[in-house]
Amino acid sequence: MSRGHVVEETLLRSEAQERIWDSFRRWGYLQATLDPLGHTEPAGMPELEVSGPEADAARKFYCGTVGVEFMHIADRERRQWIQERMESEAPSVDRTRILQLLIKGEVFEQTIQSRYLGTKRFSLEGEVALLPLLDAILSSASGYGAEKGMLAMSHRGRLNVMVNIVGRPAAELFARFEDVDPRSVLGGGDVKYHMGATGEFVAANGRKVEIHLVSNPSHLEAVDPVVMGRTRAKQTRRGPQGRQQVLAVTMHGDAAFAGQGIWAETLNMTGLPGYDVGGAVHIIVNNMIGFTTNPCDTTPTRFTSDIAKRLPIPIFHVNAEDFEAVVRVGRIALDYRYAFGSSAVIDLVGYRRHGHSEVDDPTITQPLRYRKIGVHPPTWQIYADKIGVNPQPLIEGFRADLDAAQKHALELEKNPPMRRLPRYWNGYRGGKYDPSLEVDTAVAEAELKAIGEAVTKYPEGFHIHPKVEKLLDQRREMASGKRSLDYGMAEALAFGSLLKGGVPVRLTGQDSRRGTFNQRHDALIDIETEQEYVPLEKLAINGAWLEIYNSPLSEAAVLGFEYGFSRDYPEALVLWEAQFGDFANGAQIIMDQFIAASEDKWNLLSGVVMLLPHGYEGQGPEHSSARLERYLQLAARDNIQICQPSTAAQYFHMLRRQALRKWRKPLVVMTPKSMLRNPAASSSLAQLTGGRFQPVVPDRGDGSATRVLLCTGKIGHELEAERKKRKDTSTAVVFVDQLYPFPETELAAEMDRHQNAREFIWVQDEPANMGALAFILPQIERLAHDRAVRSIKRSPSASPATGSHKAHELEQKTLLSLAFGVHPAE
Ligand SMILES: Cc1ncc(C[n+]2csc(CCOP(=O)(O)OP(=O)(O)O)c2C)c(N)n1
Repeated sequence: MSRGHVVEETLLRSEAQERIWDSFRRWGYLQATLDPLGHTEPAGMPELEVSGPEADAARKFYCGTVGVEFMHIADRERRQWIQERMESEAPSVDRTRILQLLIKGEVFEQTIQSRYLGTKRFSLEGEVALLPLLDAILSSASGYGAEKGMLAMSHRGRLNVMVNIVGRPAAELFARFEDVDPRSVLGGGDVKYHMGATGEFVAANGRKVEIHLVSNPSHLEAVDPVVMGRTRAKQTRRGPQGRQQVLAVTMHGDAAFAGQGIWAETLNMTGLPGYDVGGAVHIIVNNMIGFTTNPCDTTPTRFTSDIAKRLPIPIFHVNAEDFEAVVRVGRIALDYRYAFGSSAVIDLVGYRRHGHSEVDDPTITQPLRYRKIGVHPPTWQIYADKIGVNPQPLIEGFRADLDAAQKHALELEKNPPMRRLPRYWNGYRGGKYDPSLEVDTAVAEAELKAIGEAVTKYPEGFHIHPKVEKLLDQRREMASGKRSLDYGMAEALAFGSLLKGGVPVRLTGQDSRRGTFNQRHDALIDIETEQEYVPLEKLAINGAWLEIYNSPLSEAAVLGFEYGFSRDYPEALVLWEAQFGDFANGAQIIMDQFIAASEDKWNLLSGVVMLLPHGYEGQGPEHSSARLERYLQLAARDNIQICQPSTAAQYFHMLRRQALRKWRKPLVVMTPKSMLRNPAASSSLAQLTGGRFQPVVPDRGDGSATRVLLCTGKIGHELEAERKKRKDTSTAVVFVDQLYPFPETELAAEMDRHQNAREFIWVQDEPANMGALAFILPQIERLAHDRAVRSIKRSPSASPATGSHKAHELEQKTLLSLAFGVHPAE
């Protein structure tokens, strides 16, 4: 039925009839027959208590085994598009293909069950319709030119999807059940139902779609922003056709969909310019239970999908035992994604045949539900009966295939890799730090001047804000060597030089375009028109590009997205900036499960940078500490880098080094706040035209000091100022700008240079139970040999800092006095 036809019909209908249709379009989903077990009653809706031919027709479309929520979408064209698809007869489907997939899915589960009794597999039984659903989505996508499907899912049915959709040979999975190669993953690796997999999906018409099922941790939904970031990166690589060619499909448990905030954050991001992927298809594999928890304890609303209703996107509910309806819904959702570049949600309502895992007995917590499930036939039987096909030959055929695969697995000595890295990772490496990886990061003076010119220029007639104009004037002076460089300019020069060298730069974070501390101003705003102009963009050549976005007010999802982006753009400098460093604790899952551990668990690298403003400046408990201690605790086997650059030049070299070295390691940076413009932390142009990042910044003295203060960050500048004030000539101040990988050689050299030193003192702003203390003291003790080692720090504290500015100043004064061996009372 064409759209014109729908409109014509509408005109012909009386107002009363139209009201009936409107009610069903609006509320029909509440009376749709969605639950295959019949456990959920249709909702009572007075609006739908109508009869007659109009009501019957509308009921048929909206209260069958498909229910759709779409009347919350303000865009009329989109509503009409859905209406048209819903109010037309179901198109034909390939029944044999559906039956084959159902049988493959169930036989796969049963084979594992019989061979590996007592092992967790997180069976898909009760939701095997997921396979024909994915098949429909990916087949349709191939018709739109999709070449790559980025899939994300948790444990449930993952093994099944790996084999039957991603196309990995079953022998690879069996090998992991047999655990044929334990030595290769001593202390590392991951369980089989979290591993990533790359493969090829072959559509019914023979078209192929490369599939990547993204590695994910146990933390439900944490992978969502990661897959979106990866999709965006892959789309960006492909240029204008990217959105057409790369499709994201996410799968969720019903409890997780409703409960996990990171998912709500991700969903919110999908339509934002900085994070858009042209829409994705989100499937709730809704088995109406979460571990032992019933839906009534999962969400206060009728549907677990309700969180998605905050966005103008359609939600299709479908009974997982009407397999042809499932296929139809998959196609509609996919077509919608391609028609409008919008996401769509599919709520696949089924059940879970076994316990949460197969070793769990669900009859203890849901005895009635499981009594029903116990006598409920498997999906293939229901469908084979419906279409009148004898399924036995298919069942026996798939069983024989799996038997052969299992025999093959037993012959394997190693776990075959299930994943292939894309070519753009060639040439990059992870593993242990190796000094031979270092590269030159200095930039010629003429080049810096040219970049300085470019980043301070704006078009004729652009109405610049007077404060910004002044800043640009100062930056011009910095670039010409007339004024020392601050961090903001050092960053602009680092970005500009990378862009000119063909390195793409992407930075997102809260208020990052201006900079929380007014330090960046990469986007200039015309005060008459609010038009924005980004001078740095003009420097991007040789395939480089620049993206700087203000992120939504989320940490977990945005960091996850940028981590994901970095996974598919190793040649770009990808940065996430926290508003204040402590807010990164909202993204701790991404840090723990992906950034710190992904190389260890999955052998996957990332060069993502986290910029975390850190510094004890009397701003209270929450704006002082970026929790350096947490990152240090996560550091092992050179998995991440942790730096606190003490000057603008150090920041410049550190950023360039991160992009230009072939070593891809996440970089956690404690960035300055008050030090941003402090002359003590500023640098000369010469420090950019020569030198490199120094993991340890030596004391400027001749090495004759008798006491050596070791520190990192702002306190070092305060110690230097205090030393000057006290006219002290016997104390050295050494900055440790790189805490991890621990710069043993450099620190040992600096400590050994101070032959007269009687004691080495670690000084930090943070309380004794925070900061670098616990990490670094044993290292310093080791390097000091028999010389004394002490530390000066705030007393242990439950919160990072005092709420009183005056108390802070008193404490700071005490720290500085103690560092110079003077008790404040003296
Ligand atoms: C963030 C998080 N919290 C708790 C768990 C433990 N857990 C694993 S599966 C599960 C139930 C998930 O239910 P649902 O989302 O409905 O998916 P299902 O297992 O039913 O497919 C729970 C609580 C987890 N993995 N991640």
